[in-house]
Amino acid sequence: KMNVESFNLDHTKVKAPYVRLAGVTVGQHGDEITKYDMRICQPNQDHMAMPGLHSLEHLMAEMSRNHTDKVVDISPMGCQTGFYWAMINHDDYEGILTLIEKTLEDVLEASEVPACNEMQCGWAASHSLEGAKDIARGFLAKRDEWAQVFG
Ligand code: HCS
Repeated sequence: KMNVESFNLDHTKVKAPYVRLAGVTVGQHGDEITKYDMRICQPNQDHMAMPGLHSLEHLMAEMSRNHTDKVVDISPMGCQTGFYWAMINHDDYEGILTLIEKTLEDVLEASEVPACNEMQCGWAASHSLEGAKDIARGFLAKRDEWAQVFG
């Protein structure tokens, strides 16, 4: 039995880029954590280079929270093909698409990567603002495909 949701996803059947609801966890008081799979690169065909991925993580971490207080965490997948967005009490698929769109538009306007220094980051040398913007630009260019998960 496979308890990890992603291990049950057939990665040969998905068609990046997309945004997918990957799970809902309900706490004992009824609060809900919704987890979204923001898939940027086609699995096993492409992946993000670490410096751009890392800077995009920092940029989205900060800029998404300027739009909402519902972000729990935005973290990269180890396969470097996308990010997970964990949200609290935000069961609104169209809303997450709009939030991602606004956040990435902010990324394109950024003049520096937040917190890329040795006090605030665990690998401060591994960053690329231009790499992050290239990823954001490419994902935004396919906005009309985000809601289609399978090919
Ligand atoms: N992924 C974290 C930021 C780590 S630098 C977050 O809070 O979204």
